[in-house]
Amino acid sequence: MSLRGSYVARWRRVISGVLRRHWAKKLLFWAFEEIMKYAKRLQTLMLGAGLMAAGLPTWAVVDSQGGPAVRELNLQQPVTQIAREIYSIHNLMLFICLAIFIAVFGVMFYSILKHRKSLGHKAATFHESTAVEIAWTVVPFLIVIGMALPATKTVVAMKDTSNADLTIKATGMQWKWGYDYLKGEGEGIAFLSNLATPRSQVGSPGVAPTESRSDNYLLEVDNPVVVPVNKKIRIITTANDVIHSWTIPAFGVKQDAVPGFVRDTWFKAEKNGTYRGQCVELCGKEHAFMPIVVNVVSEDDYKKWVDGKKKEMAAKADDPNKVWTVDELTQRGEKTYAANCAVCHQATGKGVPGAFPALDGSAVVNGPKADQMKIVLNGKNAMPAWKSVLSDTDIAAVITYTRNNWSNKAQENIVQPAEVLAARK
Ligand code: HEC
Ligand SMILES: [Cu+2]
Repeated sequence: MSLRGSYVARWRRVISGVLRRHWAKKLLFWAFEEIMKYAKRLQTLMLGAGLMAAGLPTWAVVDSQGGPAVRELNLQQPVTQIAREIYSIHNLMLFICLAIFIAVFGVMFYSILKHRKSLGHKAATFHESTAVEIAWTVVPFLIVIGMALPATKTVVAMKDTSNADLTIKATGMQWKWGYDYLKGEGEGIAFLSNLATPRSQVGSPGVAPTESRSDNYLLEVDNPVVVPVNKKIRIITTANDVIHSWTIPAFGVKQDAVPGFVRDTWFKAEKNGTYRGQCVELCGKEHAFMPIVVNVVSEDDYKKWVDGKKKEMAAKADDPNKVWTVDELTQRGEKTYAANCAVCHQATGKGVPGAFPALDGSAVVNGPKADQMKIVLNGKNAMPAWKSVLSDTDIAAVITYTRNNWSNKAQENIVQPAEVLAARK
């Protein structure tokens, strides 16, 4: 008797010992033999169920335009082709796993239950079965190939950043994002994108927030990225200090931003809206405080935004030779400090003992200005370099501010933008 034959016979005996009802017996025999004989057909069935599930439209998802929704159960609603493919592959894999789970556990529990010792079942004592070994090698191999094919197709498409309409560089910094529009309409636009959620909503360890939290708590920024709808946007990522990562789940985009390296990714959003993400590479104390917001707008609105932004930048571009007063610089420096320095050195200037030195009473801040310009421009250990992030005027302003604020009364109490420009060399 063939091996399979002997198995079928044994199962038959066990089952008939258990089942007394004729129709149930018949049904079970039929199902069991069908399964044994047509394992391959079952395989196809499982794949089919998975494919069907994968084809499930996204109607199953509550409209979550813009980011995570309250009580959302699934991935965010995709708004790009790639995100849709990721969504279907995710479903496909899940259903393949589910089918395997049900099949394996079904057989297992059935065997445990019906072959128990108390029913008088005797263990089989055979060794080595070529048929079984081939089956359990070939079947998983086919499953893996079946899963890898659609996944590879999508991964290859994700990596194809050619022929972009617009190229934007995203630079991760502790703890904000910098954006430079490198190529395409809007070329030359550059700005920093900071968390917009006020600290009073956040609180701190042991200190409760004094303001209730908004809907987009920790997912809102002062300057969002703006892009036109239905255009291929290439995002180049890099970082200034440590590894960060740029993601917008609704676009199916996630790319590490590595200092000293340039990586890229792309998306083509098909729907206007505001889409939100966060830095997704643990990058230090304020990792949770550097969100990413992308506004997808119509082409017309994008043109308007570019015009406005260019005017705004022209107005902001300062004459580096202008001579400022201490008050002017201090006023401007206060803002620069709050946006860029307070995360580490604190608004009080007291720093964080053991991590970030106090600027209030610091020998550097109260000493010769050349030393302070050097450290602010070029950085030192964990202190970031600001020369490529802030303008001469902003650096002059923030230095002047720290020299005249808190208990500081530096002898050299003012630094002009022209001096910063000279110190860059
Ligand atoms: C990521 C955290 C961080 C940020 C943001 C930051 N600093 Fe620092 N800063 C440091 C650290 C750490 C040091 C100590 C560096 C060392 O000596 O190793 C430091 C040192 C300094 C010093 C020297 C102080 C002394 O007494 O040695 C000055 C001045 C200073 N920072 C100014 C600034 C200014 C101005 C800004 C904003 C434009 C700023 N820092 C932003 C972390 C930061
Ligand atoms: Cu980060």
